[in-house]
Amino acid sequence: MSDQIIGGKSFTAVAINCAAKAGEWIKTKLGNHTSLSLKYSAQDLVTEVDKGAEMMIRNLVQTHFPDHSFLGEEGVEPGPEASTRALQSVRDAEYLWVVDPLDGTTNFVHSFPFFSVSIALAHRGEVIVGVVYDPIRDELFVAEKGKGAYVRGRRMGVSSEQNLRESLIATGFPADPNYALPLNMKGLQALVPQVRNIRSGGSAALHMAYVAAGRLSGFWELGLNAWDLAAGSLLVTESGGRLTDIKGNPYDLGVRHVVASNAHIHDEFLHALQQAESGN
Ligand code: 2AM
Ligand code: CA
Repeated sequence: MSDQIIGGKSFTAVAINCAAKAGEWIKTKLGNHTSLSLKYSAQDLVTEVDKGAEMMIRNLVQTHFPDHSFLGEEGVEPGPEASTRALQSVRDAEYLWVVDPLDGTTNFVHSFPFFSVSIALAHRGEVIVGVVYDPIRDELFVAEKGKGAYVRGRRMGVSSEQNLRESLIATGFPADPNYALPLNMKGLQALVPQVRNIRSGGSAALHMAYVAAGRLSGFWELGLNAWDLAAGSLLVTESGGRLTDIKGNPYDLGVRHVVASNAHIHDEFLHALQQAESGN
């Protein structure tokens, strides 16, 4: 928070600085990354740019806050069990930075201009700062616990749709073909006829930012990790939205099956997904 200043730099200022620096660098690498490898599955990609951006952010955070803990996607073994273990080992840290250096790697690899840097700071498991940066549009989404959320310096608010029928909803297609993907497909099948339309942009963090900014009425996706969601979670709640897991439990860093909305449609949204047995 901006009044919590250690060593001359506020937490939020450091988060913004990291996101801006990493994002600008990622943009220079668009269309000319040199190494592409698969992680957990053929859909789970990583490049030297993901790793370089994470290193850049980790170094900057450590310079300012050497005692803080750090959880970054590229510092964790691939696969759902490994990410759960990694989170368990740090989730109660006093201060924990939760970082996805490049959310939307598949888009980055294909030069599809929809990806982001996602940086959150949690205090004893509660997110207190969330920053999502879209370097292509130069849009910086920033939230501080209890102080609202802003894009390009303007206060954000969620959209006003009151029901699914008039809602624009986003989702993502999980990389896990055996468990999460079939469940998500059930939800998709059920929702398509009930909503105005569906989008799948390929960056969970940006989808959450768009819910916060009122550009999407809601977003759900299964099988995500803490780094995809932590920053966006605070953007949504500080913009007046609602955020739960797919069963309706409150968000915490361990949530993988997320439902975010403008709050008005949340119960109907959860009900539709539960009717479709999309969360079991
Ligand atoms: P990423 O680009 O950082 O990997 C798209 O549906 C969303 O799913 C993106 O936010 C993407 O993040 C995330 N994603 C991609 N592969 C994943 C995996 N194997 N496990 C969990 N999330 C993944
Ligand atoms: Ca990533």
